[in-house]
Amino acid sequence: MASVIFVVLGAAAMLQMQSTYAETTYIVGDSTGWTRPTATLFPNTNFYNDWATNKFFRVGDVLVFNFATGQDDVAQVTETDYRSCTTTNPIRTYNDGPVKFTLKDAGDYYFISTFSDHCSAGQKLHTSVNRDFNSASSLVPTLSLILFVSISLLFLL
Ligand SMILES: [Cu+2]
Repeated sequence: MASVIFVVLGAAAMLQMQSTYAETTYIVGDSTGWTRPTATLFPNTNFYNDWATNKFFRVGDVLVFNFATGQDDVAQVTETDYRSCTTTNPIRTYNDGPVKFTLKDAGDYYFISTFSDHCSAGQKLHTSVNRDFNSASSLVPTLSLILFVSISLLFLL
């Protein structure tokens, strides 16, 4: 009987482990922060997407947009508005820097600055939050759970 309780408690503990993982906080643009790419003639319009390259964003991760309130802003927009730098129809605009934005769901996120020419100069970011990557990261605890239950059952029989 004691071992049955042990199995149940162990399984519960591992299910708990499976649902929690370390969230990562990303500083968008690192030390550059969230700002209009500076070169006037040939700004790097891919600066923020270059920054995002090879980063694997997961549900629960946090993006930090570093800017001074009143000097800039960050708007979450649709893909269409992201591509055209349309600032008039944001999903939501954040005016007070720094902004901490939690990636709550899998899918695509599009951010732009609504300040004058900032977006067209490259102050825009597209991030993909991958559901598959998230489930892959819980594969190890899941396998551990199966192993644990199997071994426990061996002792019960
Ligand atoms: Cu800006």
